[in-house]
Amino acid sequence: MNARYCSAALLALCLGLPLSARAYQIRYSRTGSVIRWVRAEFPIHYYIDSNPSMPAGAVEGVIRAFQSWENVGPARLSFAYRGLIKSPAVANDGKNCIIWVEDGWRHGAQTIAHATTWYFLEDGRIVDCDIEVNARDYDWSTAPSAETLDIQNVMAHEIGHLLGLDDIFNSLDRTMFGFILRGETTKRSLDIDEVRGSSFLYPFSASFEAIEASSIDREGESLLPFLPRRDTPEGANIILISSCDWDRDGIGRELAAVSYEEESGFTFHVYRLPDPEEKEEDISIAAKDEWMIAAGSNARCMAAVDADGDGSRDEIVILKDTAEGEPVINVYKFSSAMEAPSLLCRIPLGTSDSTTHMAGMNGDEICLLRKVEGRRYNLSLHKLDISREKLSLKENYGELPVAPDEEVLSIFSLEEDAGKAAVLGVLAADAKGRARIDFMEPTPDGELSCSLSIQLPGSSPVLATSIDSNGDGLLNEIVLITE
Ligand SMILES: [Ca+2]
Ligand SMILES: [Ca+2]
Ligand SMILES: [Ca+2]
Ligand SMILES: [Ca+2]
Ligand SMILES: [Zn+2]
Repeated sequence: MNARYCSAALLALCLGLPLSARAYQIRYSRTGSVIRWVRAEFPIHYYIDSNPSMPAGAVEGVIRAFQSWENVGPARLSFAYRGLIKSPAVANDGKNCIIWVEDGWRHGAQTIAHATTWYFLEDGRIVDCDIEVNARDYDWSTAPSAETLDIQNVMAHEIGHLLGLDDIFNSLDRTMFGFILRGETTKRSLDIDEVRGSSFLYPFSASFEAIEASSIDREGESLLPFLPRRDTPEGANIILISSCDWDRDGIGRELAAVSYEEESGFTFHVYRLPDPEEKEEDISIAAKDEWMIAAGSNARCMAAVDADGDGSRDEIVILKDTAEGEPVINVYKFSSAMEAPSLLCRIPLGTSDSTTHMAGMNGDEICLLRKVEGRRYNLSLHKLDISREKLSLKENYGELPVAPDEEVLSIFSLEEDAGKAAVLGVLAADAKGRARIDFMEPTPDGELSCSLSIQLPGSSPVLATSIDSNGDGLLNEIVLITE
């Protein structure tokens, strides 16, 4: 195997600060290829040293550091924690390891942690990365303290190296800043430049070039084409999508979307699907309007709800991370078709909140899908109280039954009676890109069971939402967006 390795060290802060103008740095192989993982390797697995002298809570700190990179909406990274490993070695052995080094530290006493990456010279494809932690010269902890280094803080930086990002030296509180202070925790939260860097290396976006609306054939367990595929001149890089009732006519035929571009960041759009009665051959999906939204450093997921109870699903819920790394739910309302949506309320979530997907359910209820350890997901139902700016738990459905090699791409609700979102659709794909939609319904004892599962042959959808494309007042068709 013609693999080489590159290494990167996180150094103790002791020197003057070199300057760099770039917002993020990537690495190239000698042949000029960008050094990064290929998506087929996702989820990127990792092991953690079982050394008992690691401080209590260290494993959770490492997992949280991986989680913060997983939360980057436009990159859609995924990692899988494979468990503890005894005496791991720095080696191109197909195991990405976090290694606790007490004796024989090889990178100098100034170096706090060190990432070693193996990649192919020809195409820059990463095959292995091991991260060593210097426990010989430094004391470590999992909570801020003036004398120790915070594990999550340092790991967030080293995982940036694992992904292919290089050190930057222009801003102290950046995660990829190449120096560190004792007691520091500012690297734990990623900011817009880390979002830009990881999204450049691992772009996840979908274009409306391939959109199709389908109705669900329960008997035949398939999706029947409803609207043909549509072209759109915009080709916006959509990362989040949800149907909504933007013009408040009671029909959820509009699509709310958040797109991401490196230059302009996050933009909120509303699109309107053509009315099936209109027989023109060439109706494209028109962007009705678009607004910049203050998405902070990252937008994770989006849903449409009727939060104010006026009978119209015209409120948009966006979960984003602020520049300070705080996850927050913002609820917007369309005041009129001509104006930008106004912010109704803002609900901060705990800093460790791991929600990655969201669906609007009945009225003011939302389902949250949280990633727990590796590729397991917890599903819960919450009530959104906009007057008290509160989110309260209504039902915890527990773990979503998804195979370990499957990744959830979208969740959305479907209506069987007007205004009653009774079914949750889950779009998931396996490592080979084979996709399937599971239809989940709550049982009387508060659990979710799968009532129908549809394999999606051929296409590789990346986003899905329910929509009322036939205008019968029910959100019971599905829009799939393929790459
Ligand atoms: Ca290894
Ligand atoms: Ca409408
Ligand atoms: Ca409403
Ligand atoms: Ca319908
Ligand atoms: Zn570094």
